[in-house]
Amino acid sequence: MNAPYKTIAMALSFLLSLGQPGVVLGHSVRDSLGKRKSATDVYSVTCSNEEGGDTPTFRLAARLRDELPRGKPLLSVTIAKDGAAAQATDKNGDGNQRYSPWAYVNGDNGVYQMIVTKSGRGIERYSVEFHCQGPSSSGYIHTGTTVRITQNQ
Ligand SMILES: [Ca+2]
Repeated sequence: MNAPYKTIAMALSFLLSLGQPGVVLGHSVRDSLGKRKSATDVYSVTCSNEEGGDTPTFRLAARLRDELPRGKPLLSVTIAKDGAAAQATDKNGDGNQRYSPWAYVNGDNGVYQMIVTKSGRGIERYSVEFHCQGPSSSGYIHTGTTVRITQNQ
């Protein structure tokens, strides 16, 4: 098997392992929300020590971008862990390169909920970029980050 096919096969097996539609590339996810105003996608993000190191996670950072096609609703990403939450909304319009501001929750290692919602009725597509990060003393170094989708609407 040559390298490109192997890469495709690995990506496919990762998608299949999620058991859900949607595309996961590195520390970003692309998916869509259905017509209902209440449609909500929920991701479970697990933050752990720096890969190959011992720096623990200080926070999870996430930001979101409203993708084409254009639709009236605004999209938001919310991070929640242990009773703390933060939200960011993309107010830059649909289908451009600009993201919402970053949302941060300082929750150490462990499992965070990352929730994507919208302000009104209509199908919306989005991408979310997210990173588990070490403390400021580490320069917010990347720490171990894994994701799975737990609700896809
Ligand atoms: Ca929109």
